[in-house]
Amino acid sequence: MKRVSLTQYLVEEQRQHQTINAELRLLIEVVARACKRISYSVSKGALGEVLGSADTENIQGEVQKKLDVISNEILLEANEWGGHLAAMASEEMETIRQIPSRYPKGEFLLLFDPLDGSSNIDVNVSIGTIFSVLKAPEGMDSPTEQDFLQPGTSQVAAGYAVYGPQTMLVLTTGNGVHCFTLDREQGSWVLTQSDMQIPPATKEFAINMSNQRHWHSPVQRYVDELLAGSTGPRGKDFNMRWIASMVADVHRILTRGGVFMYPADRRDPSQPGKLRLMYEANPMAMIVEQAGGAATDGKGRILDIPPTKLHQRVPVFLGSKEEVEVVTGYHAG
Ligand code: AHM
Ligand code: MG
Repeated sequence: MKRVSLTQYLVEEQRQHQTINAELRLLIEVVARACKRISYSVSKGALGEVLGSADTENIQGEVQKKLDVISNEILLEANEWGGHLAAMASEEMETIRQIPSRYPKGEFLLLFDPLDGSSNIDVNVSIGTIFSVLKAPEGMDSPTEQDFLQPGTSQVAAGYAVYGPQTMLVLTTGNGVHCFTLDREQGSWVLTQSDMQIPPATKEFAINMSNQRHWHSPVQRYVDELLAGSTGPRGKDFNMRWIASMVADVHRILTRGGVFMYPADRRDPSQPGKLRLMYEANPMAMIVEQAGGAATDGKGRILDIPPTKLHQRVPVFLGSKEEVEVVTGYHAG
């Protein structure tokens, strides 16, 4: 098998397809390198004394794990000096992070969830990093939070790393979705799947069923029909999977299809759903659409949502097109 490294892939994207420029190429390489470091930290577990709580809370009021804090620091430190960024934002930080004045600034904005699936860290279940890249407004030297509030359609790149039995990086720059596997001996990312495609039909769904009593009626109806199986209105049996790490659930869907849901529910109308638009839903929606799937908030395309807040939450329905269309249709009806 001819091995294509991430570096080779990116150089070709820049030269032949001109989908990225040199600065974006550097940005992606730096993020990938940071993910490699996070992967090594994650895999050390108790031996690296990285498990457990950091005894701090993030802006969402969630207790941070040590690895949440470590991963955030790794991404900040890796990205601040390269000259490719105008500013950064993270799930773990209340407001945006400017590039220190001693370093040059670049044209891009980087957003990330440094370690998604925090509840799975200490139990050795797959977790991951999610990132989204936007362009800073022209000539903007010190971006504000407002400058980050661009719809998902403005993303120039998005990706995630999943730290599972294998460490993988899944990337799109708007020219399909490609998967790289970390070769730990060589320390390099190797292209292992080009042009990932989500099958349009599926018999598998993912939702946290323990919230069922709180759901709104369109989601109740949709999931009831899936559970009714071959003798119900859908006429086929469905299987359920819930890893509670969005990266791992989305990765399964990219690999073999499925529909992932984190709906809004009746509990707290001020928090529509759990997942955050800017660094969870938008990058995953771009990846899923680039792989031929669909991603909505129940009403419309996630990528079209005009953001109002950096840490805004949205309902998420994504994956195999036919199922996303059914559940979205139930919201309209
Ligand atoms: P996190 O960013 O605090 O880890 O929360 C996001 C995670 C997603 O990865 C996952 O899909 C969801 O929360 C799981 O939620 P639940 O705890 O309801 O199963
Ligand atoms: Mg998260």
